[in-house]
Amino acid sequence: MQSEPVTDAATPRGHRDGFIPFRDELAADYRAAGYWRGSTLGSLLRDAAGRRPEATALLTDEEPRTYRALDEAADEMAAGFIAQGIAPGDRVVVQLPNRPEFAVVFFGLLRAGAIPVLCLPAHRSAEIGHLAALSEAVGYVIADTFGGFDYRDLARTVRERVPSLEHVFVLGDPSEFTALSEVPRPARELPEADPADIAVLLVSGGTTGLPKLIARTHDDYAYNARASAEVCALGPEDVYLVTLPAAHNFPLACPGILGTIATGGSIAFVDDPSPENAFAAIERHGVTVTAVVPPLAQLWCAATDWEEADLSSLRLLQVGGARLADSNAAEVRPALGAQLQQVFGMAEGLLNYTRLDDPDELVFRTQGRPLSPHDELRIVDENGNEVAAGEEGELLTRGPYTIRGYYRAEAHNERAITADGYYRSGDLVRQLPSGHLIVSGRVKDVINRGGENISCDELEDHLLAHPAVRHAAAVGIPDDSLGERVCAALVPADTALPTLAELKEFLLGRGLATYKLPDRIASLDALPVTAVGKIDKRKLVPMIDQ
Ligand code: OOB
Repeated sequence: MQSEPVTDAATPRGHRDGFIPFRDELAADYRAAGYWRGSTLGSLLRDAAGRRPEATALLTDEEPRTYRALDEAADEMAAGFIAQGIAPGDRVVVQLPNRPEFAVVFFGLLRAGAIPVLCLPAHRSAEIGHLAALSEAVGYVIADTFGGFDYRDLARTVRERVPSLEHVFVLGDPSEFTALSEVPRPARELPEADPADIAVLLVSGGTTGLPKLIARTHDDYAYNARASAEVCALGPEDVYLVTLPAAHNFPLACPGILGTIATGGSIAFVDDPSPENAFAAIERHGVTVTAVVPPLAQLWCAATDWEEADLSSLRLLQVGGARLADSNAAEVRPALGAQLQQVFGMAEGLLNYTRLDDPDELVFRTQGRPLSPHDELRIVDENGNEVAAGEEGELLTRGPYTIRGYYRAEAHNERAITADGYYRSGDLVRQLPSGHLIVSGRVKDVINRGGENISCDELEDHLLAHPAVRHAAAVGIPDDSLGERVCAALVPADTALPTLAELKEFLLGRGLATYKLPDRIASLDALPVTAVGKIDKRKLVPMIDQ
């Protein structure tokens, strides 16, 4: 596995070091077309607060928070971060559960000029340590505990590994760290960010090797959110429920939190997406729109048989992150009473949406069409030649909100980006004459477990570290509810293989996120190989009993 070199902390790099900007001539087009408006993500909130200060921004279990209150809280939080020593351009890892404080921390960092590195609550020391080191983060924002896990222990481990990490802010009981609520917030001038500069660093789901960082600029990400809000016809009356982890691109900006703020709607959070909990939130807050992954959509549909909550406010259910089966697509409206929108997106940029006025045929059978008139798509064969219209091929794309390269990943970018700046998605698609795409498979070595992408070679590296494992291959095994499950195909060394429980324990000990753990082990005498000696996964999958 190829990993990018991480510099030692003695020579910290500037935040733009390793950032690949848009090409000047295309950037000029995107500005001329009005996509990039030269304003920052922080100003989305400022503008909304200016227009309707008394409108509700955040719906919580306690008092709702107005736009004025959220805007002020973000300024105060920014002042607090600066007073603590966070400087413009500094990277700060954010790993919070879905709580309203996410919004305050996120906008607070932006307004301090800092760059949030948005990690998922499920990430553990292997991922956080790598991402903090790669970004040379100086700060880390966590909750004390969530889902039975103590993030302060994780902070201790990561700090040992990443010397740049000076500040740890904790939502809740801080232990030896700094309580977010105790950060003094002396009023002060706040820095102005450059709209063409990096606003956030997202974590990639779908690439090979260690997780990559994706730098999104203010200009491109604000466009991403605004244009998505338009496609979903979001307005001030909408109530968006953050059901998926807030740090993920889908609930953050597609249209999610940012798109809702751009259009003056209200936002509610759930940190437990179970039907019981999420349905209660939908009823209580009058939620109109939310985004889920296919297994959750299926579960919610089934749950209407036994849950009694009133879901009549819900007008739009966005489903994406993994392929939704056509049969499940048809169940959404009868079960939940909401219109379905399929979303095929990626943190790297390109978003495809079925439109609100598309016929059922397209909404049920396709994963949508590109968001922007300036999204350029190429569908190519193994040799990089465009396939005939309607044929299957790998999707390559560039456009006004798609990255030109991963952050600080020079070697990887040579493969991930073509010479003329197209991002290779690794997804296999077919395009209909209407422009809609059908996702039919993938060429990248990634398992998509119900919308969570797992890099096979990252997992294989961890499997091979087990003393009883001689050879290892991670493969996806078809699964009715998750789409795929993770199977570790293992060839034993001289001793017996561990049981599944023992293997999971071993991988957790190595600090791997829980969603990447194998669902099963297949023990084999040898792994099939291709002519050049690489593991032949196509031959391997049928060799595993299913
Ligand atoms: C979303 O973003 P990521 O970055 O976690 O994962 C992207 C990858 C895609 O390249 C594709 O392999 C897969 O996830 N994917 C889908 C899909 N949506 C994403 N595969 C089939 N059907 C779909 N509808 O997952 C994401 C980002 C923004 C909006 C929605 C999803």
